[in-house]
Amino acid sequence: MTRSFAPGRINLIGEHTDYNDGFVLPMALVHGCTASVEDASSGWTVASAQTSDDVVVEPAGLAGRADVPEWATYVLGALWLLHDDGVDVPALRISVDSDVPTGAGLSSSAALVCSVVSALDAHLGLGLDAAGLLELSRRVENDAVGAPTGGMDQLVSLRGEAGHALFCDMRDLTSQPVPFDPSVAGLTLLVVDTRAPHRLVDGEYAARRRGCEEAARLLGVDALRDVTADDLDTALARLDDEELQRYTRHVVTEDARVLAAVEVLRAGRLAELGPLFTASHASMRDDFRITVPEVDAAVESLLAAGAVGARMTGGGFGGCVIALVPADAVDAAGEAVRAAFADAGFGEPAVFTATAEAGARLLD
Ligand code: GAF
Repeated sequence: MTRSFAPGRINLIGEHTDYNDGFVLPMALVHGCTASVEDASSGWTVASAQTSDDVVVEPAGLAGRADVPEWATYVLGALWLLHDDGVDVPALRISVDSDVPTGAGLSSSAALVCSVVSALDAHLGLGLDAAGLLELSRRVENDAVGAPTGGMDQLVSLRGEAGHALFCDMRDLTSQPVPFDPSVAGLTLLVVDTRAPHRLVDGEYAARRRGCEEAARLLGVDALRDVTADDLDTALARLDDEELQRYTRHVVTEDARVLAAVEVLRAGRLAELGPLFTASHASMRDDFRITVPEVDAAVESLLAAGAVGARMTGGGFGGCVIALVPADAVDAAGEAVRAAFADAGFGEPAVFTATAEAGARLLD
């Protein structure tokens, strides 16, 4: 049996920039998924500790894939694609067990896919290098599951480093660890899972992506990454559509905020990350329009309780808010959010702290 663990992630800053060939700064979480792969006598079986029914299919490629529950496509997707790539995949049983909260914007799906892909790579002796592991993991999500996501989540799940955020250039898919330990500045990274029901996530995500690609096309660039902050006003003047102007402003200013965040972290000026978080949130709320009342309320109450910065993390329309909070104000900040949610009639949020952890690894 071969076992591999891959983590979920928090994105510190750089939202919806990945599919614009831009910059992101995520970190891996302690929460993750363990995938165990073992030889079997026939077929491909997948089992999840989070559901009771095993899924059993006959070996096939994408075109001949069986109709299975969505969670199982994140596991079987790798097998379907390997089959199409000409790999002679034997009969296997794959078991997965995850503690990443689902629907919270913490990339439970990347943890699942990357744990399976790394375990398969080792079990089948595929010999994939870092680029190959990332490519197969992304294809599972984009081609097998059909989610038009941008690759950040798989990249950090595979390559995260303990005590570091990962500065990623999503054009050439290079990544550099950047020290991230808020405790040295007397700060704590607080996470509020708003548990807001995700609304319209898939359609709205795809619409944002299409809008960004259309703006890039109209501006005559390969991707919005190619519009610099200095060019922004000129670019906006060339777009007639107000929605495309807002999307462009978000992506261009967000890329600039990622670069600024990397600079302050490298200089050890951690508290200066706070205003960048808060500006990123305002851009997601006002320009990209991917926040919901629960996440805006969480950000506001965390800031009022003394956070040096707060923002939604992940794809949007619900999920988690992160904040940098002075260590001695963590309990009060959590209480402030709970009280604000109770006053607003929202469900109770889950509040926890997070540290930057290592990416995917083989176990035993
Ligand atoms: C989701 C996607 F999967 C990522 O690729 C990224 O676009 C993110 O939303 C937004 O930054 O997590």
